[in-house]
Amino acid sequence: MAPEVDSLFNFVNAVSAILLVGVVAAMLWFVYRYRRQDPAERPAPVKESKLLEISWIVIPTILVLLVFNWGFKSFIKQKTVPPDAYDIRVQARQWSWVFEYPNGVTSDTMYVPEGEPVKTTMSSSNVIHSFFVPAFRVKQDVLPNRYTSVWFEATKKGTYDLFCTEYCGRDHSEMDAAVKVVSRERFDRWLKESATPKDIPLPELGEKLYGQQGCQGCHSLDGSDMVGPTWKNLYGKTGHEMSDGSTVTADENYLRTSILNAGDKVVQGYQNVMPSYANLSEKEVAGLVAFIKQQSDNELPQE
Ligand code: HEC
Ligand SMILES: [Cu+2]
Repeated sequence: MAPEVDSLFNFVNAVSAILLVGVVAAMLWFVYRYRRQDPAERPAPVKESKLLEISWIVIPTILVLLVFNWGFKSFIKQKTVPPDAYDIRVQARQWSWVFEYPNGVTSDTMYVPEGEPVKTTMSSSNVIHSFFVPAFRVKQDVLPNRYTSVWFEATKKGTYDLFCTEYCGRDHSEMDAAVKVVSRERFDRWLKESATPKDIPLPELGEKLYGQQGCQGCHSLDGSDMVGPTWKNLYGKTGHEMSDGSTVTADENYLRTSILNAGDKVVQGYQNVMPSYANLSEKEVAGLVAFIKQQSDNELPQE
């Protein structure tokens, strides 16, 4: 994204510079040209100029529309996550970052493979933080009550800065981390070597909780109906009907809310009897979401 963001930024800068020079030069010229020399002299009244008026409406409109069109196209590109993107969970807290990989490894440095799209699924355990990697031109707020994400593709090996860019308390300025872009082989090796026996992949953690937390008693995995709806093909379902008549898309945020605040949205045709699981940790919720995702063949529709 960097070249694209930069070229738009440079374009806006160049246009602004040209306009600034033009306006200031005209102003200075008028000051000189129309200074009053003879106190008795009165300048002739100014007549309207259609050409002038039309041009100062049309030219700026074209410029603004051009910038809008250009910016909107890049924005859409930046918001559309490639379906094969590698998912890294990002947990922000006061005042540090934790990166969680699909095999359960956690790290305070973000390792990413070179030349592959990477998607972050981010949440905060307290206040609002913001994920910012200047070199990749990505920035996204990280919120305590839902998932947000960004994606990027790092094209050059190296170590880059990651900052929190939302003032989040005393040590906000020290809330930084490194992003290490390495080759696929090194990345795989790092991922394998960092795994400790107590790291379990998120979907496996979810599967364990499915039994331990009693979800099993109300939710099936094979499509059969129990006290609650089945988890088979739940993730990615569109037009999913709620008892208040609204419909939702069953994405990660919907699953998260369904687990943490079951009463908020009640599925059409079911009773609001699911107990509250607000005591689960972020990691446990992420595990359950990953496990529910695994039960589905659906792809999330592209927005
Ligand atoms: C006592 C039974 C019961 C238990 C235990 C239970 N649920 Fe539920 N769950 C329900 C019912 C009933 C619904 C549908 C009504 C609603 O949306 O609240 C539901 C809905 C859901 C949904 C939304 C499903 C959909 O089709 O949109 C998710 C996700 C979910 N539960 C996750 C869990 C998880 C995770 C656990 C275990 C940590 C769990 N539930 C434990 C009864 C239960
Ligand atoms: Cu912060």
